[in-house]
Amino acid sequence: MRHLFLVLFLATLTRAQTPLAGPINNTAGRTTISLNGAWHIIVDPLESGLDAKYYRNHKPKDQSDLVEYDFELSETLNVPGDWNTQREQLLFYEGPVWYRRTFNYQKRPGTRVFVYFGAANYQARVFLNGEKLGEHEGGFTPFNFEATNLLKDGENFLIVEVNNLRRIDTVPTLKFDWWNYGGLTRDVSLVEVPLVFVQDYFVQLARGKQSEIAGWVQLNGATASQQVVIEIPEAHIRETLTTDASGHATFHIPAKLDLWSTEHPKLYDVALSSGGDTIHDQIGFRTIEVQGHKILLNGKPIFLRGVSMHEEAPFRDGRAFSPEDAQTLLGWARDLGCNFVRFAHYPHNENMIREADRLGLMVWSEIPVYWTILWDNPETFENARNQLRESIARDKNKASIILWSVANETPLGEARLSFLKGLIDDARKMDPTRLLTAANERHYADPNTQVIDDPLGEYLDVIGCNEYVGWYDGLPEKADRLQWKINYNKPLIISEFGGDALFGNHGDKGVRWTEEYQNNLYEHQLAMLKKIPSLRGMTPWILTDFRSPRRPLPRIQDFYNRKGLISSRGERKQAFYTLQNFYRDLVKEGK
Ligand code: GCB
Repeated sequence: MRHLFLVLFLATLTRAQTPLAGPINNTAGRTTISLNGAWHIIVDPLESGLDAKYYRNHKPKDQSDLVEYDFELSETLNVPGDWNTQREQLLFYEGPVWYRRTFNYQKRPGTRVFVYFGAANYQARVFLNGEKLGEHEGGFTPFNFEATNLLKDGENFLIVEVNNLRRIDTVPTLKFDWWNYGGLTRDVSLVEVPLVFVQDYFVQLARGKQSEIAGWVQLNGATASQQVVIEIPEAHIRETLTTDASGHATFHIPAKLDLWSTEHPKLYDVALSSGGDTIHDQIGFRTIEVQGHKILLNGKPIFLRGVSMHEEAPFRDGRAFSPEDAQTLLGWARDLGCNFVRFAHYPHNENMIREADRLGLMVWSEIPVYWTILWDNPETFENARNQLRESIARDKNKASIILWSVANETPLGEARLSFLKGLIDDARKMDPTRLLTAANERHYADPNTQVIDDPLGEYLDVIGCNEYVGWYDGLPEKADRLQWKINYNKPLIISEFGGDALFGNHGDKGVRWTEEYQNNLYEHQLAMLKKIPSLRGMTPWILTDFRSPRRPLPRIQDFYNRKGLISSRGERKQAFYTLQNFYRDLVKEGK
């Protein structure tokens, strides 16, 4: 009997200690209870809440008891959503805000429960029923904590302190050109799973092979080897795998598949089952490779007709988060003639990736390693690496993602190079099937020659390069006399170019901020870029205007970066049509 107790005790211990490699994958395929909606909030600029123990949700015991806060009487904010655009006085606010939401729950035997956050910008401390569940850093990736033991039957309260204060050692660091939207910016839910469940899986074509699926499955809670069945009914695949004692199994399965492409974004229903758990996903299969200057999708050369995007909501202000936002934004990219989008400068919400999968839009995904960050600081590196890992963990089964980007416009230097090499090594280990890139800078060898020779290029599959000829760098006509020298025999993507125009502001093409100036800039840029032999794609800056505190010019910018081809209200500027025609011509030329 004593022996049995010991075994049971050890089993519980092992289960509790099974580490979550990353957050639970594909919560859309699970039983979830949404915690979206109105949450009570307390704005806490001096961070008094920790000392005052807001997370305890105290109520005065009697009329003489002193409690200086009351969530119940405090105002509310909608979740998901940034706080900046929900209350005028919070537009520029940076600091902690405490969120509280109550919910009813009935525990069920044999069920484990996780609290899942799509994202919280930037740092989150999570408490359930007065006890701390955990902390997370990084504003654009999901995280979860197991709540099984702290949940109560009946009413529960979940309290989250979200803090968007910028720090020099964070990722991104103090300076960046977008709005520092704070809050619970993506969905929050409870995820219910059996005691042993399929936590994560990688189901993709083996690198460069069109008829072999390869990957792995990771169970959570398993204490001994166990069977997992992987099924893709439409492709007549059904394989039984046996995990090792840590719940891990790898596989190689021959497959005859209808491949995912931009014209035919085929997704298969994939089911993974183990014991009492079954999870369904919709997965596309395609290969992506480089060969000299070429990018090959399913073995065929492609040109990436792209545009850059921020995760900025169409029509209303603030962060985008919903499936409808994704449909509108990516619908606009499609209208422009794109087969490719660059999700700048951080991982966008999962609805965007799912929509890209459905529409057949290829995606460049990046992490906010932006401008200067503390290259020498090991914690900053760990933080960047963790954001990269969480992003790959979430999206590794999405056919649309073809490129992981590790950095944007990072100034040359030894420490920066080894930092970024570290990220690239990690990404290749986690996901050997996709291409690695970064948006780099270039420089002038002489007044007429732009050179791309960033030493990082050696470690990348595809060279990304931002340039602002005609805006920060001379006038648009300057593009006519420039030559490009690229020191790598690799495909090149011009990952940014552009200029600001206020929609409806008209004048001569020589007048800054007019649609005519922006349009003229596009005409000269496109003529220049067409002449670069290794160019295999472009993502001009940017699909829509977006908020930025760096852009104060009254009546023109009013705290918006106006480089959008479309205004934040959905109005298309002249340059939209110029790029659309350029992309149409490329399609006619068979690109
Ligand atoms: C850049 C940055 C981007 C800015 C853009 C601009 O080089 O990568 O984040 O928003 O320029 O408009 O200046």
